Amino acid sequence: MTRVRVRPVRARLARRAAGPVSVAAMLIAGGVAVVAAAGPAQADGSTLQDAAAESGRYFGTAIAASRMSDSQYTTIANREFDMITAENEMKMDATEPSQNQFSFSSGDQIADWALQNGKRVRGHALAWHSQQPGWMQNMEGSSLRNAMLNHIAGVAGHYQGKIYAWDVVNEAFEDGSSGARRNSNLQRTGNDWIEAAFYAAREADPDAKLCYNDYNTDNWQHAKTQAVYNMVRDFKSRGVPIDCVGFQAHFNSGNPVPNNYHETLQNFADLGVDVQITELDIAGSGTSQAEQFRGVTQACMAVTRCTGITVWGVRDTDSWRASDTPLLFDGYGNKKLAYGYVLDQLNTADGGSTL
Ligand code: 9MR
Repeated sequence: MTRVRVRPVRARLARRAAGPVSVAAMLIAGGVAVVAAAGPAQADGSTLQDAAAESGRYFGTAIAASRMSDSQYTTIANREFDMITAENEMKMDATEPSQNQFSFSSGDQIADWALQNGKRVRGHALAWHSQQPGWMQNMEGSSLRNAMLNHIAGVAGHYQGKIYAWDVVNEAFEDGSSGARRNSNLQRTGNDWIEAAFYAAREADPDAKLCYNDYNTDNWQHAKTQAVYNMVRDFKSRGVPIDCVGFQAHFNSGNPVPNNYHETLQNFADLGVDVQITELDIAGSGTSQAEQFRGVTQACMAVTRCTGITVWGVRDTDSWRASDTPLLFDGYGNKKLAYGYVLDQLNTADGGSTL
């Protein structure tokens, strides 16, 4: 389906800078530009990033430094995506392999490539129970708390001014029905470890948006979703500097896209935070997979403060779950059916959601 809209570049750029506004408001505000620019009619976005930008959103991917010598990989990444997450290279083990000796070469490689190509960067992740460097894994108590704060200062400080949003704390809640905090060494430093991490990140990079990021937080009925929601509500009420919540969105047959996804995203947004889909992948193939991708895209577009979607890799073969074929490009770099469904949904003006 080809839809053609009169959308001068100048109006689109202004809209992009100002963030999401209604289509009607954009047309009114852009009215003068329409006449003055009198440019050719502009078709819908033909790449994920261009289509997402039409509603002021981004479309991102995770990048692995080890794959950046593959020109098919970087060509697709450069063409389709405008927000880049380092898949592993900014994590605690990668950036501080020995205590207080920081290593940024792989993370810098990704961030520099993104910035040089006019893209933005999501930072991932400052504090996490997993992928801790060996020296940290056996630490406890105040020495661990101090090491975490020092790590955040070092890493967020190094990237200061270059990061759109940091996943400050990743996966701090248990799965299952308890709604409890995950029993990690970081949690055992005291229940205030998460807010301490957010304060440290704000100090190190005052301009980055600061996110809490987790998985299995998609279904509004689930205890884990409620527990994260209650934490964010508490943080907002006490002025803890949190700006956004990341929904990893790793879906498969055992964990399908819930039919209340839009409700979940909207309820979090109503707390006064941005919401972002940060690690999207959906196991499957064909129409079923494509429809689920469309549903997730639709749910995000229906929430004003859902500022963008990131898929967790470029081609199926790049995925951490390659055998699930969970991404938008096949192993040869071809666009899958799901790609077309996502692109069409991004190009749908009203973004209305049934989820
Ligand atoms: O995709 C990442 C994979 O290459 C790593 O081996 C793995 C190690 O934990 O981490 C993967 O990324 C994870 C992300 O950082 C946080 N959410 C879950 C992702 C998949 O495990």
